[in-house]
Amino acid sequence: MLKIVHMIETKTLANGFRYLFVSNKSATAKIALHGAHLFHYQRPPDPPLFYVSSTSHFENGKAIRGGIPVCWPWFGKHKSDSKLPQHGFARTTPWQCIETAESDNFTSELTLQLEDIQENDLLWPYKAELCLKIKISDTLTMQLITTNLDSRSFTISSALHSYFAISNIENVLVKGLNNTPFVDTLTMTHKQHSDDINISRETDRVYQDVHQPIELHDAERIIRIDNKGSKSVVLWNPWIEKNRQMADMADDDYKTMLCIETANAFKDVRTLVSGETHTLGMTIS
Ligand code: TA6
Repeated sequence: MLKIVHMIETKTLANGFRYLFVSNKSATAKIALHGAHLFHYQRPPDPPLFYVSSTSHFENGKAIRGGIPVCWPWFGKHKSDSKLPQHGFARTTPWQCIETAESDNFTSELTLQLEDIQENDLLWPYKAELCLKIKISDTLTMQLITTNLDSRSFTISSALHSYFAISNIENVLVKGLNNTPFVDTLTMTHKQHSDDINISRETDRVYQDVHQPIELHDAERIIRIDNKGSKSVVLWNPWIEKNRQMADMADDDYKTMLCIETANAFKDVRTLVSGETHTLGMTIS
């Protein structure tokens, strides 16, 4: 008899925090219903693809430190009101899983939808639909789909804020961002470089006009990121001091994580007219 090895299960922690556990012949994954936040993906025998802080919150309403937070409908600080939450509200509000499909033993697909955006009227006064499609197989694909249901146009910035797990920051090289203009957000200056990237200090950059895949070369694996509907990529490592200031990261964690984020940020923001849809997508292989 054929043994069914694939499944999508809802699990609940003692504090009521719910997540989807996905398992198939290619990989396992965990996705929190709060924030549609994927916080685990692993393709055995490889180690987990994403860093997750051992001191992270797993609590409704709080962002998880690691995995892939969904930043929407703005990336970073709000443009005009510094009291509004950094990176928008999608990562800290409830989503629901509206569709699942398991086409074969190797592939699981899920669609999550942000619950009632209208409840966030004070934060963002537009009608919209936001869905996240996730495909778990030997590659990981995500599509963040925004549809404008309002009679007015609106402008969004967003990111799939991936925290990659790495063996040690000393071992990694990022390829694909050379000869690409970027904004160094630590100094708000515009720069460019011709070499592949080694990280040896605090780094917070938004690369603009990125059209090629990015590769993260680590000691024992190469991670490739193919983006769609995105011309901006964020590169972030807090380094020693900022890491120490972050309550939800252990002191040396900056050595074992590197954020390479698929974004619509800075001059890559998107304006959607009434009825228009935009998809921010990435495939990690
Ligand atoms: O994407 C980089 C960044 O905007 C950094 O400036 C940094 O502070 C980080 O995201 C984490 O933000 P968070 O709000 O999750 O603490």
